[in-house]
Amino acid sequence: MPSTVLLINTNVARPPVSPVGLEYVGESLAAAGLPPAVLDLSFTADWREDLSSTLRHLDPLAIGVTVRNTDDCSFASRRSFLPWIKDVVSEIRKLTEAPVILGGAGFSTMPEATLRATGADAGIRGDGEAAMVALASCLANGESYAGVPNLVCQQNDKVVCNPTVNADPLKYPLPRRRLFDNKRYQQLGGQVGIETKRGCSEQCIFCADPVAKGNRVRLRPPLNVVQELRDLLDQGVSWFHLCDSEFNLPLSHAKEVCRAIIDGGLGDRIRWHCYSAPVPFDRELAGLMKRAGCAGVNFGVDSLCDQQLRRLGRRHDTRDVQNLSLVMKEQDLNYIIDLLVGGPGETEETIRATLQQARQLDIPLVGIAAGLRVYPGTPLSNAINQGTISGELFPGADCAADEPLFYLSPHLTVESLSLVSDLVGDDPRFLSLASPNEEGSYNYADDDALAELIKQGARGAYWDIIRRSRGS
Ligand code: B12
Repeated sequence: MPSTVLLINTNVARPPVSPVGLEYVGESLAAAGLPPAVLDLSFTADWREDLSSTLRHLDPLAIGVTVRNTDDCSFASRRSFLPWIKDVVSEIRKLTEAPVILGGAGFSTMPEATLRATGADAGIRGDGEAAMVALASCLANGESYAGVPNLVCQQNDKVVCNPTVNADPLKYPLPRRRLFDNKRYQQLGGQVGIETKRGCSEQCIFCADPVAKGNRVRLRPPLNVVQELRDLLDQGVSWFHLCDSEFNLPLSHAKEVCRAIIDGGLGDRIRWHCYSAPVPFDRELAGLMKRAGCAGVNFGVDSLCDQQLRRLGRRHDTRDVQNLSLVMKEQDLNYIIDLLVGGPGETEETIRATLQQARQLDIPLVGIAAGLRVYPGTPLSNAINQGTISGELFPGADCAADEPLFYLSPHLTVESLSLVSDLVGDDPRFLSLASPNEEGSYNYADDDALAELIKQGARGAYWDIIRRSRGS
């Protein structure tokens, strides 16, 4: 009876992003007495050959395939990665009869469509640790895995989703981070991912995180985070990107994590970037973050027009962003704000007001994504389905399973979005989620120039590397 699960990282976008989620799943399998085999397609020259030679020597219980991104979430490029995942699944099918199980952040944002588009046997949505151990144990014992929590599978042309159980971080084995070559990810990717918490309880209407990661925030003990950082540091990894939806939620835990890093003597040995909500964010947190090695923050601000923020389900207002800009300036902490243009109610007027405010507040770097990605199960998607929010959908409500869906306010057209580039002009402080490699784009999925800068030694968050390369 086979006893090994083969875990495959399919995220081959450049610069490479470390497969931290797959690594956590693998570590849980190992801790449960089912040590996995891994294949990282990010570092193979000939993936078909590597897949076939791996499976020549292995008769796995199952193949776990990570789907970190279903697409690049850019309205401008609308690039789907699902045809690529489908190719990988088809190639696996030629080589083994073991079931192909999907999972990952992207998979969890749209599990049904992803399963249909790729032809895999099943998937695990949300937390993968306990579910993958349960699934592998069933297979090892010759039992059906149909009852495993978080499982999504096809049954007679219907996709069935088992109830989701969100894992308790206190119960995970302490990650040692030795399954994948994290040092190589730092060399070619500029940073390595690590979580201090999981899930998000905010109610931003467009965001898939509460759906994909759970709407209850589960906190890791700060000392546990420090131990993982230390393990990575021992392997030569010192640049990190936190994988929390929002580092500052809750504020008290963020401060505890910073204090634990400082007390553990790591504050001047590591550098990290993170995502954060604009509130709550105070002077004390900014100071602690800096002392703990934070090199920059990406704030999801979305708009600088208060009515628009209410419509997007945000808790902050323009005044909060003004205070935030003062705190960041005072603490000399580097940051970017992300804006989302085209949400319900957006007009040319609200776009003008937002960009004018960004300039008035002297925000050092502003990233703009135009067009909202629509994920099933989010308040935006539900409202569109119920007809309580109107607007245009691209490519359309009945699009194919592997096509990403976008929303635009009824007051705008694709043509009128050129207003954004007209208003921004050639100001280097503004980036846009255009196609990768376009001047001023911050679409990181296959950005050759960015990958080259990292190869030459640039480190840290991609927006920060791009900022420095533009001299802004
Ligand atoms: C941090 C982050 C980044 C950082 C990464 C830094 C780093 N070094 O890690 C940066 C800023 C670089 C980034 C870039 C991009 N990102 Co990003 N990112 C995230 C974020 C916040 C965390 C991802 C993460 O690592 N989580 C921590 C791990 C532990 O969780 P996980 O991967 O989900 O894994 C768990 C489960 O999914 C499951 N699992 C994982 N793999 C497998 C495999 C199997 C077989 C099983 C059973 C289970 C399983 O188990 C794991 C443990 O429970 C997520 C949003 C979020 N809150 O998750 C977006 C997110 C993944 N990113 C997203 C996108 C779109 C991108 C970009 C394409 C954007 C762009 N156009 O530039 C690029 C892609 C870059 C690349 N090469 O992949 C989207 C993907 C959405 C989708 N539908 O595909 C997300 C979900 C954000 C969103 N809601 O839109 N990102």
